Amino acid sequence: MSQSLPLSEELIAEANAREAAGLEEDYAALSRRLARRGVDADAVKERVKRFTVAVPSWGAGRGGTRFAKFPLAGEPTDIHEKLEDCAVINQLGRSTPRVSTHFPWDKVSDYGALREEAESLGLGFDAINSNTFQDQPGQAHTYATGSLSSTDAKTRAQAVEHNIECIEIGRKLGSTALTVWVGDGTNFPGQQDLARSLDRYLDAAAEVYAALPGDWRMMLEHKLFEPAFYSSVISDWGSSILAAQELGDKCKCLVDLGHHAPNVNIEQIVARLHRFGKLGGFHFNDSKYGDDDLDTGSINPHQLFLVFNELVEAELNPRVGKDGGGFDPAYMIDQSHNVTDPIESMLSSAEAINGAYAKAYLVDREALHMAQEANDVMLAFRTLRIAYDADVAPLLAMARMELGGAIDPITTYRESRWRERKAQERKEVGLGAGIV
Ligand SMILES: [Mn+2]
Repeated sequence: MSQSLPLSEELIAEANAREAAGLEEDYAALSRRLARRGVDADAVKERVKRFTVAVPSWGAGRGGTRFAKFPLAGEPTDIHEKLEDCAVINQLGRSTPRVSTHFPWDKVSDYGALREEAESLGLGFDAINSNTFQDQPGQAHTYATGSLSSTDAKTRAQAVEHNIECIEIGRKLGSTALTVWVGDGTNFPGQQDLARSLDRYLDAAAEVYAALPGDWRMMLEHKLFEPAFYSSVISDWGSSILAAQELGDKCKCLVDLGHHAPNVNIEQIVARLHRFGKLGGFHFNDSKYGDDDLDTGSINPHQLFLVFNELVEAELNPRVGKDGGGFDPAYMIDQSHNVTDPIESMLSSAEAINGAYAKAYLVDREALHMAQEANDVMLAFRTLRIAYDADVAPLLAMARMELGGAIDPITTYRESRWRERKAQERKEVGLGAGIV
């Protein structure tokens, strides 16, 4: 199938021509600097070029808080326009070639045609996200008091059926993973039996698991609170790994950076889940207070680096065999863009993710392991900090340029006047509440 990318290749080439000489100079300086520490910049750059992260279809539109959403002129109104915007992100940034869909939000009548449409834009599909945390028009049974863990058998069956429908859609789109996040939980002490609600969840989740094709995985996404404020059924990585272990080998845990209590050591959770072969995927975003869904790396870039330090450790030294299943996590951005152009936010976030990944590859692992074994605390800490302090921007820009993307993606995006042009073509998005 012939590809037709949304932005003009000439525009990107012209913008890059203005920046290329400066970039060559900065990259050469960085290479010499890294070489003095025994690090080959080109080898790290090749790693970065192979690294990819999926973008969420829902992230292409303006998000909102629980209070309001402020629409943007020219924002996408359906999955087709969202794919177009995701193609812009990938054309400029060259590290986000897959889109993660969400049903029923992205429902269409012909999924084979949608897959071809995505392919023509240079995109594929990542994990399917099911939705049993809100009711849909005409739905027979409400999820107001739970879905997979509902006390009502008919409601549980409906939630199971929706997840199985998501698998069927995913097969047509070429996806190989189902991400299950439920809003199930309680707002009052005593509202539900804390043990029995988990029993019901496990029984229903097992029916979904039984419908998984052989090469698929099911990923359980835990979240501490919201929409339930007293208890959540899959509240933390402990509940998640227990459920995943009970369901079977194809069931893994998915870590969303914003779904933990404040100050929780998420990098340690990454190491733990990998130790037991249960790290299935990661949702990137950032937060100051709770599940803020802010742009990745905007609040705490150091935490992002420490998470990637564990991910790269696992990538280089994967645990296989009885307690492990190798290392092949599904990486996705999961953010709500309330006050920015979503395309710019995802370009910026992808750069932050690539940067943390590159920095984790700058860590002198041999020196780190030796310092750890010798209990040389300061040397171990400094080994990490030296990698974190490096400015890898020229390396990321060089990787992007070599893949055909833009040296300066956001400036080039603005020069394309994409959003202004779309504001003339697309229908207006109404006011209303934000996404949940
Ligand atoms: Mn998430």
